[in-house]
Amino acid sequence: MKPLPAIGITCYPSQGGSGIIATELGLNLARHGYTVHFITSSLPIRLRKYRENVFFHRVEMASYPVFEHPPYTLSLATAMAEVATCYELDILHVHYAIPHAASAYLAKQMVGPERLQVVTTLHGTDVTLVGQEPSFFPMTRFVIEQSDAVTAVSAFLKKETERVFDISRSIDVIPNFVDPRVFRPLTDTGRRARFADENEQLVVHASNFRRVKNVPAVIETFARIRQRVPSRLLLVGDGPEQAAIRRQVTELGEDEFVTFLGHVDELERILPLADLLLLPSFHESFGLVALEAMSCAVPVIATDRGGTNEFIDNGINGYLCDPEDVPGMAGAAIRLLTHPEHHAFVCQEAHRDAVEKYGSRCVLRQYLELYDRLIGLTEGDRAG
Ligand code: GMT
Repeated sequence: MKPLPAIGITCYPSQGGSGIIATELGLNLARHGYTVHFITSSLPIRLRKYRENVFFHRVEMASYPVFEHPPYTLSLATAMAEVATCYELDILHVHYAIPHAASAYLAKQMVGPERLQVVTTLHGTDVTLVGQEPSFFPMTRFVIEQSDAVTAVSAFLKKETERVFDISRSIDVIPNFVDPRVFRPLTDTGRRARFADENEQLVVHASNFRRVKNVPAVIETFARIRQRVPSRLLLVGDGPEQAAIRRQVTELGEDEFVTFLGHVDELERILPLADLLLLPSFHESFGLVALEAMSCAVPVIATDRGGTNEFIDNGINGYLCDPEDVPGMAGAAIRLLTHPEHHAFVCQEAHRDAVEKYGSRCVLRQYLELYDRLIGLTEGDRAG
């Protein structure tokens, strides 16, 4: 029987969908007996507990007076090559192309190209925004071409990658996933009282408050909802737009009804409290937080731009809206929040689809098949 491959994973360790998916993937692989080595700049947030088969290697950054900016990409490549050699990694799986796929390319050349397979997972703005910056474009295209396998988190992102970079290589679509044992419907209703009275609806938005998340539309939509439905808004997360959003809330006279919660490590403790999640991003290659809310049986009104329509069926398990159409979003929200039977139906559909189609177990299988294909492992080898 062949041993299971040893996997290295690199991602951004901070709060953010790509880091969460990478970490959860590693933890799931370890549960299946794989040895997983995280090679990152700091400990990924969901990796704080000790887990068997999981190792963490911090990338050491050299500082030197000559460097205006320490070359992280090179330090990462060195760490990847060292870990790959020391622990005989078979696969290096990098999440978010820039700069991780470039470091992985270098590491592969250092250890010997035939000894290490590089998988690059494209998550979103590495293709749709940052990757298209003229200073990154040729490099991003090159490392996507050079990876041994490339996955994209939605068919939308796969198509965008092919279009933007004029790439014809194969790209596997492996969607985001959620652990339904972690993101569960609300059982302890007592915790909700901290944020809203019983007669009030609780609307939630969670993001990293970047421009692409279109948070001003959340505030405007909420102000319209509140004219018709007693409600509160909970804003989870932090980021560059936060100060402007605070000003907007004050200007609209909504201070009393809006809570800024800041960064929360355990989103699974907050999402189930919501009656509705708003995600009106200018685009979302997938929109992991929407899937996490659905797994908690919380209905979502999400942007219709990007890959959200691959798991949200408009009017059935959630709603899709043009992110510039605030009246449309408010209208959908008011309908949902004032029709309890329809709300319950959408909750049920959302929960079922999240668990059955995007539960970690079924999506993990797609990654395992990809790894097997890359290193020539058969189903029999793995089962044996
Ligand atoms: O590209 C980003 O914005 C970063 C990334 C992240 O780390 O949050 O988000 C992207 O990856 C997530 C995980 O695959 C997706 O669920 C998000 O939709 C995607 N963000 C965008 O497309 C804006």
